[in-house]
Amino acid sequence: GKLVIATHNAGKLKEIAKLLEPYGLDCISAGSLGLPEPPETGTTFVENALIKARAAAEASGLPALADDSGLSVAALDGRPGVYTADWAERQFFEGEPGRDWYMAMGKVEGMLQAKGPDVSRECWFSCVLALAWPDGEHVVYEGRADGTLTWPPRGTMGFGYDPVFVPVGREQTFAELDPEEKHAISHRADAFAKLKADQFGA
Ligand code: ITT
Repeated sequence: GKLVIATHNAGKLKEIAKLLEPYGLDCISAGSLGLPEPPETGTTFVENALIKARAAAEASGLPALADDSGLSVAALDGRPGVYTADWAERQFFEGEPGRDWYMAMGKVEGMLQAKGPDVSRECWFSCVLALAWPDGEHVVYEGRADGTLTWPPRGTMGFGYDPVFVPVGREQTFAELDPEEKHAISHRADAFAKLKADQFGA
């Protein structure tokens, strides 16, 4: 069947398409359908994932899958969390449209360093996947990956904050790991495992 992938983030789209590959679905991106990006007015990953999935299902008349995700730093009381993408918005810094991930990673690092040399570098990525149908039915699945923040950023693979995230048990950042290795341990893979078990019985 057809499934709309309700994201405008190319990095996420690539990972979701890869994770869904074994299921023979006809995946269509929200961008290619010209679907608008609804304002993410929720205060939780679950709320924002549902906003995106429901808007895409309603607008397209097809089932839709959305991903709301972010990085939470323990010593920053879980920030940036649901505001992870917002912290990269250039307009807050330079008055231009678009996102600058290096600047966003630097902002997180600067806030952490301001807490002193012994501050905890513990952090985690969260991913909530929401699946919505045009009739209003919906389900959500939550995933998490724990790690530590490193500085300076390392690696060129992945997207977003991957160059500063070192998953527990590894020395490389997510951006230094092959996509297959990231998919074995990521927050997105964790949420996908739950979705697959529930929806495909896999
Ligand atoms: P859509 O809403 O269109 O899906 P977005 O980028 O705005 O795209 P979010 O609001 O969920 O998505 O923001 C999540 C941000 O968290 C994302 O832009 C990344 O910077 C970061 N992030 C999420 N998953 C990540 C991952 O696997 N690796 C690195 N950064 C990630």
